[in-house]
Amino acid sequence: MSHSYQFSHAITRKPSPEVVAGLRAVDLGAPDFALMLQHHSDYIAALRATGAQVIELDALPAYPDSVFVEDTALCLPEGAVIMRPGAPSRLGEAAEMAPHLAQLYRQTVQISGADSFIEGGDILVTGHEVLVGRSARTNAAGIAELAALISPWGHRLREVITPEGVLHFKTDCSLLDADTVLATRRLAASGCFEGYRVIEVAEGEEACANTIRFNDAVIAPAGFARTMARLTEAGFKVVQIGNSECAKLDGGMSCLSLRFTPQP
Ligand code: CIR
Repeated sequence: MSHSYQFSHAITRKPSPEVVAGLRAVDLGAPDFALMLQHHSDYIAALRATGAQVIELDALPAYPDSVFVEDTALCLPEGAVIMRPGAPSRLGEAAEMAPHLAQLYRQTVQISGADSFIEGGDILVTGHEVLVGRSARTNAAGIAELAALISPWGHRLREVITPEGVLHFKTDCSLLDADTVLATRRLAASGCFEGYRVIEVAEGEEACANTIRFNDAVIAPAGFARTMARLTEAGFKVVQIGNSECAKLDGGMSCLSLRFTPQP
């Protein structure tokens, strides 16, 4: 089903200067804010070049990680589900996103259990199902709530495992078309993509597993030539965007937008 990669809309949020205080697993130095802004505007231009409408939200200095909007919601054609991020410093970001999605969708629902945690980065919507990786940010209660919310919309959820020490499920994979994924070898080896065609990222290029298929383009981080050659050879149109600064905060291409086509 093309709803998993054909989109009329995207939402992004401008980084605030506070982004330099964003969460990170390993400190690789402070991101260069000016360069991040440049990369962010290149990213938005790449989304727009596919014909989509991109809604750019204002920066939220109270939430250093708020540029990574993907973690705040799951957007399906039938409605949007507002997440409950597992990182305490990010919990309030979801409520900031909710009114924007309420303007675009007929239905928005939310993960609400006090013990439920789930972040969009752990969710991969393919042409056939919704894969959700349990992780340090996404727990069983959050996954169960999501399954119950999207089942009436006809979506089947399958729980998978985000590899130990990896931030999100999609840190290690991306959808390329309804039944093709790009994945690291460690994730592919877990067996979670049985039935899909898997293109593995080149050894040493694990940091480029997080791309987005957005309309006719695969938008990927710059600097991973061997994997990009594999994608081009497989027939995908690749657009490369600098990601050096967001990468210092464990962020990639998918984190920077919500992508969707709301049903009328
Ligand atoms: C965080 O640790 O929450 C942010 N620094 C990075 C979030 C990346 N989001 C994503 O992969 N969906």
